[in-house]
Amino acid sequence: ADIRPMVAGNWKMNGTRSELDQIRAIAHGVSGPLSKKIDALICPPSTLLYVATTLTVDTKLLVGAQDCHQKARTGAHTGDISAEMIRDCFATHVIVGHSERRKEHGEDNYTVSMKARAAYDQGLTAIVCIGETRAQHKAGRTMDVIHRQLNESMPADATAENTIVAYEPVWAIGTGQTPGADDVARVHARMRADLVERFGARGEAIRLLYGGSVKPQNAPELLSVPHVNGALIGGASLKAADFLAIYHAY
Ligand code: G2H
Repeated sequence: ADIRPMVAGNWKMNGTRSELDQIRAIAHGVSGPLSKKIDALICPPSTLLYVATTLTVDTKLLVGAQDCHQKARTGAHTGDISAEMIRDCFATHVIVGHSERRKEHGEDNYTVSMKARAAYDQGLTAIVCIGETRAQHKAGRTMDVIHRQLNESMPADATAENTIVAYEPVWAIGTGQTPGADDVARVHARMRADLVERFGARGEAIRLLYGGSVKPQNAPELLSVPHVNGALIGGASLKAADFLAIYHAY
């Protein structure tokens, strides 16, 4: 299948109003004459979500949130934000099940699948994150863990329009360590096979991003791995120059 790649930035708990300049610069860089036939997305903290969509309204930069509650609309859930609120801010995507949410907020695969459903309910695209821990990796359990997380975290009505999958080995997140291209290739081929087995032709078109210490230096290699349809970038997405260098690795 011919899949349009995506370069996505996850700002995590980084970014105050003074960093909006970076969003402006990224939006400028991915629009205009140097624009490529790939999608670019930035997921700022929710405090900057609305202003980010306002700043980027006539540009090619897409804006997403980093998490949503599993209940799509309103409710007594102090501190949480709903998919409806995210849509109301004109954002189009939401990350669900990032390993930091799984670890720090006890989110399991079932919760993640409910969050993806909440995103669908509001017409958002869910970026479903999965990935094995270092212990699981060392124990040779990567494939089993991936298979199970993918199966349990993705709702049955996932399509290429409403869902993107991000493979983020937990041991590669923010550590500067990345798996070798061969390992990434094996995992992505397995995810593709799993998706096709479960969803048929729909599974061929679902985008598979790699995440975990993607930098301008390693992006050309990681992005050329078969079945890697883009990147989810943390630390290196905070600086427009780094994000754009990765974007231009395509
Ligand atoms: C993995 C990634 C972005 P970083 O979490 O989601 O972060 O690129 O900083 O490892």
